[in-house]
Amino acid sequence: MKALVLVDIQNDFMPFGALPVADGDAVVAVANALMPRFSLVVATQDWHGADHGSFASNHPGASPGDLVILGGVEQVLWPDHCVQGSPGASFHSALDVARIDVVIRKGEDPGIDSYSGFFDNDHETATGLGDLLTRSAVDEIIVLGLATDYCVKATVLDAIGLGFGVTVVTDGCRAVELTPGDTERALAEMRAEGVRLLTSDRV
Ligand code: VGL
Ligand code: ZN
Repeated sequence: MKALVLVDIQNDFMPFGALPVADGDAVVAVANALMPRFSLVVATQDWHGADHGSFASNHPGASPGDLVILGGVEQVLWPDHCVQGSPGASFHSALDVARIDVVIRKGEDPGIDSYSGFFDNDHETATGLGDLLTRSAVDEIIVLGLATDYCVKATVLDAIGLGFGVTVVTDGCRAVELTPGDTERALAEMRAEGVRLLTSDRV
């Protein structure tokens, strides 16, 4: 059984958002087109408190893009984004949310970030997504969303680690690309782990 996993299709990752991803809104149409073809659609939602340790604003003197250690792992500092209950944390208004079966929120612990939809970045705490998929007899996930080089990559690599087959819908993803080449490196890393990369017309 296959499930569609939509990663962080939220306002703050759109070109008009707090942590803008170039052309991020292009993934919405791809998600809407694919959802009717899956009996299980899961969406992850980045969901931080205002005190989250990934926000540069919570580190005196720091700026977005700086590196710190958070929860024992290296952490890029970001602008405040996806604050629980804020408009920026909502899914894009054109996303067909009625077709989403389960929403998995992540990043609620202020002491550790959670790029992946499966585990916090230190891999100590699970979100429940892995158990949900296993209970639903899912053995393969089709993944798209934002951002290719952070939350999509982390979600996909954790899924591979848990033994799921993974296909990434390349035209359904866009990247932050903090450093030029990050997108290509992320795609290469995923491919090397056995991930299939397909455009949506071939899924
Ligand atoms: C993300 C940075 C911080 C993402 C989330 O969804 O890729 N990136 N929080
Ligand atoms: Zn975040």
